[in-house]
Amino acid sequence: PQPILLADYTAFGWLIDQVELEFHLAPRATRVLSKISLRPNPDAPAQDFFLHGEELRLIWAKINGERITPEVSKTGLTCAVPDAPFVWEAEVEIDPQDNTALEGLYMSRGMYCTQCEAEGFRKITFYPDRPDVMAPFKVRIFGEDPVLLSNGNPVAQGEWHDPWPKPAYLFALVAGDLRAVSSSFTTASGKDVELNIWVRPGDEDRCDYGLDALKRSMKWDEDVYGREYDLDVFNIVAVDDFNMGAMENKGLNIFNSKCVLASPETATDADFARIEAIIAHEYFHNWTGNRITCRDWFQLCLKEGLTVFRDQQFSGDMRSHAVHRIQDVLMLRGRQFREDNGPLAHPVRPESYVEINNFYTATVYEKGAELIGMLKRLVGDDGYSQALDLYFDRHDGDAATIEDWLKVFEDATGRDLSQFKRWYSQPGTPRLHMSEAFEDGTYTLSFAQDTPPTPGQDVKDPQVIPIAVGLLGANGNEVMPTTVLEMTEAKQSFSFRNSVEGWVLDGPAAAERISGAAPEKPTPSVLRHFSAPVILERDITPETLGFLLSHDTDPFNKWEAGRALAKHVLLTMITQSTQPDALYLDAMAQVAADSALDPAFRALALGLPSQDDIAQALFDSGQTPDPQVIYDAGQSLRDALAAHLEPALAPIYDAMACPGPYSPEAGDAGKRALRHGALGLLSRCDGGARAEALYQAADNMTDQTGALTSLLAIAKGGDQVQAFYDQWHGDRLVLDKWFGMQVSLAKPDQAAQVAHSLAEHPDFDWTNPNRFRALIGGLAMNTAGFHHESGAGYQFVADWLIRLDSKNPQTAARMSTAFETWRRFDADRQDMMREQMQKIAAHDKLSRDMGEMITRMLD
Ligand code: DPP
Ligand code: ZN
Repeated sequence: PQPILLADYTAFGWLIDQVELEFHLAPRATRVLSKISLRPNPDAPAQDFFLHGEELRLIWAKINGERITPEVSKTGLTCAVPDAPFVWEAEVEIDPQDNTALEGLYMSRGMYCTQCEAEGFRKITFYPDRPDVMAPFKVRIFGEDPVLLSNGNPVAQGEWHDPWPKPAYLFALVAGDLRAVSSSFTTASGKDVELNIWVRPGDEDRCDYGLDALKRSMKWDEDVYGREYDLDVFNIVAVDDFNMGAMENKGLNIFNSKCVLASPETATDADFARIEAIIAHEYFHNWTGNRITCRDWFQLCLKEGLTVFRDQQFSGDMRSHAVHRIQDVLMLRGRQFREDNGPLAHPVRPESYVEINNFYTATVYEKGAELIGMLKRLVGDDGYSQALDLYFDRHDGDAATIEDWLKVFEDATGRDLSQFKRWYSQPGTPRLHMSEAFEDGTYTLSFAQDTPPTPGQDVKDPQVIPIAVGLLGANGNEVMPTTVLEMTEAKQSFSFRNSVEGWVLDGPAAAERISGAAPEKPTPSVLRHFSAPVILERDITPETLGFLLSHDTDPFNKWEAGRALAKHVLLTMITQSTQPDALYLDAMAQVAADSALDPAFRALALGLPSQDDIAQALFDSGQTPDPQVIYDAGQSLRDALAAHLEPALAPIYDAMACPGPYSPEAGDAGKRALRHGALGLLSRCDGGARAEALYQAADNMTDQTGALTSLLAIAKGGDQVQAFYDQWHGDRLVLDKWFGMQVSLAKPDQAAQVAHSLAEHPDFDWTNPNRFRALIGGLAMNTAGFHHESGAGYQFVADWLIRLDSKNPQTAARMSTAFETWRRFDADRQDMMREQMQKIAAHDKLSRDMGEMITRMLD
């Protein structure tokens, strides 16, 4: 298939004043009538009239009331149209029951629902299905279900008007036997908004947290961004079969039930936190995505990067900024760096695609959010606020571009952002090499940046990198608070001197140098708060890392020092077959027992780098990672940590118990995180006795899964696995956890076998994306199991991807990224992975989605 190019953008030749849709629902034969008022777009080049349409049976079409016979192809239709305003009408028939791709109008366990982003509306009716065509919609739904929902405000049963012009990808319809859990919110200007979460009967008791998170999101967007909600009602629907996490359809958000339903008994602390973040994310899209949308899909990061950034700010405000920053960076490194350093690397704003669904990536979302964070750091908080106000003012109602976005920052702050723009067009993770010098009382940090070649782009220009630096004195006191260095050149040095105001960045404006005794060399804390999405490379001793872990005032870098130390220890164990370093073990003992630190922080500090991280680090240093060796090193390090920390861990385990009823709030969740971290290590000493007791006593899902994962990690827990199934086999979301835990925690040589047997289980409904991801994704996440030398993991995943690809290309293609790291490994593994990818590419119903992914990975 021909790629679509950013450079080829042209505006649609018509503007749409009104869309009217009528749905006559039936599972196998839904009729859709459309009436669209169009007029020529004076700003568009001359073009043939073309409407997208796929898998539609056209019954009739009319222009200005006259029957016409358009020319219909597999992708849409064309016909002659008047050179004046006109009304297009059509009736089509579609088959929601047969729609297993879960794109367009489909059925999920008897309920009708839609997913139109990115290009699903063309499976509902003929339409210019592109984000820059915005129009108000009126919808009437006829069907037997008691609840009939669409976007906007309700007018009558099954009738909805959405006054806000929107692109077709934000259209939504839901029909089913649903119950609402309701509340209301009064906006800053005094407007009452009805809030509903719609669920299947029986799920009503799992909506409170989502509703509460929604109200907090609405308030936060008013307080922090000055954005009010703009309809009379805000509906959320929980759907069991859904390709993504959730979708921000105007006034009718549709959620994967996993991302909205929660009760203490069925959801973990991590689930609650994710639900809060996703509710916020989709709500925030109302302004960043819906009121201001994207001109074309190349601009996807305009709404996603910004909205992720906003939901990260929100989660930080609701919980802990330090802990959230660490979690966000873990996710960025785990998913985005992996992508950015492999065959699927692409710019935050891609310039070409075959299938846009393949570009809902960590790069567009997470790196996109990092770019907003860097912009904010560069222009300052006030500059950021002014720029955002201007953005909303200037572009409300627009389908905008990254150029528009950067222009508001330039106009609001007077800054030239032409170099910054490279971050949007240059893929790859920049390497930032750092060295220090100390001479005549002047301390100098020198940096060199370079970004490795990525597919289709060998040479990179220097990017502007905000480097947040603090300096510590020999006694551990901070002698220079966080100062942002702006690196713009390929190589650049920054000098600091000791002044009457302490250490300062040298320059004409710097305070006067202290005369007298020469100062001692400070210790730098670099890239505080992870101020840029780069890989920092420097020579640093374990002692200095230990020093920073003890003394750094920046919580992110304090954690980072511990993480770097753990990485150093693991790499040394792997490459030099050494025992775990005592310095690391002692440092961890200190952190674990430091009651001045937030328990959530301590829990994160005790974690080890992922096996994938270590594989990448070995590969970067020119070695061939062996997944089994990496796994074994992690196991020995955990054993050593457990033995060394045992005396400290037992009291922590007891002290971190949360008395009273379960609450998902951050304080208790942090205690449980530390408690379960301690339990994981203690289980290596007590044979699982505490974990068994916790499982027995657990009255919430966090404790239940915490106990079970500790047992599975030491190859125990058979009885608990059975008990868990007996208790939860009727609950789809909890059962996903049951599948996922067993596979992702299986020993490397057993993982594929465990996955095989679970795939035969009667509850393995593989057409449900959550269930498929739990099992097949669980194996892909079991790094050493997936990469086991037998090749059984590769084969299992490939066989299932082939099977899913013919039903649900979007989810199958997204999961093919399991293979994206194939070039890191030894020749045998490379051959096996290549062979499996070729097998996928050769299957007879290969989708465009999967075809593009495999081609990019193999090229
Ligand atoms: N539903 C996805 C998201 O919110 C795509 N827009 O990010
Ligand atoms: Zn989004």
